[in-house]
Amino acid sequence: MTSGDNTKLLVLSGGVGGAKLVQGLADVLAPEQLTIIANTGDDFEHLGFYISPDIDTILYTLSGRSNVKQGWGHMNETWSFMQALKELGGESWFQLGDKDLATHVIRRQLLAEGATLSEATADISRRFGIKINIIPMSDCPIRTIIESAEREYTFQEYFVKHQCQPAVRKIKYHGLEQAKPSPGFTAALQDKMLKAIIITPSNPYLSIDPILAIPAIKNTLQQNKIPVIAVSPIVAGRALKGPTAKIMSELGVEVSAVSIAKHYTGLVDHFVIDDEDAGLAEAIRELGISVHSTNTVMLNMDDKRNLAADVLDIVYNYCH
Ligand code: FO1
Repeated sequence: MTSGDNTKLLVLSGGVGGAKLVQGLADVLAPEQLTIIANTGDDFEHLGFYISPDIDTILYTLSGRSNVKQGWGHMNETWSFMQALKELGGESWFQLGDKDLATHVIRRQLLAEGATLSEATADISRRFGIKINIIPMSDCPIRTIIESAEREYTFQEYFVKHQCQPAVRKIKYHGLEQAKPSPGFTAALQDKMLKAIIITPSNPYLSIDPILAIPAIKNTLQQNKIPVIAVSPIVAGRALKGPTAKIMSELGVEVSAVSIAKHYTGLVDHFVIDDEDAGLAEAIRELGISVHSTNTVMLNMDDKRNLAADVLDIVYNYCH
């Protein structure tokens, strides 16, 4: 499968880890071959704006605007708005940079004019010159809620305000009962040219599970038999970024690529682990999942492109 043929991939993505593999895939495939489904469980309304971090991470990454060092937001950011807001006693625990603010002003305007989140995302994508279809998992509000022994936190309260410090006891997704997948997500799953579904190395609990938890999605993925390939976010017992390892420990799960494979059992056909974890391959095969090992640590564009090429090799050689 190379850029130029007409097979398609559907990619489920969260934040930074997901966006890195998306960037690699975007480099080796034609835009019309890729559809990206973004987690919206992290979304919330703040200062009158609709904040959608995982959508924006993908938008900024694919348009070459991402703030790589910070790990979120816009590159070459300035903070005049936040500074002025702070001086006026406004809420400042969640930082919106000046450039990021422009994205939020446009999104608010589109949503206020009646656009769905899918339509607003497509519109902003076009403004950024992105040709790849970036689609929110749902146009309905689904919100990730973190439960600790003491209380419940909305996602950004847990992640930003409390810096992931509370010990996680349970993770819930509010709004699932009424939620439908976005029309673009449903259409992509029904596309006859869809060859495989890729689960990026994003946090399974915070980024991928909210997508899989949408009732119609779970059923469709189990019934339509499209091969699913997942890349492990855990390498040598560590998470490359974010609180994945901490959350696994708190939930009583061993921090290992095997646990991630177990988590996806019944859904995933192929599991990509890092070469450092090659010794775990047999334990994963025993789960009935085929295993592929390669370098999954994406430190630069070559790493992203190479991992994307390895994933495509699996699609080409094993997904018929
Ligand atoms: N992360 C932070 O750690 N601190 C922030 O102030 C912050 C602001 C922010 C604004 C817009 C946006 O799209 C993302 C932002 N993030 C911030 C990142 C975000 O909380 C997380 O990275 C994701 O939700 C997890 O994928």
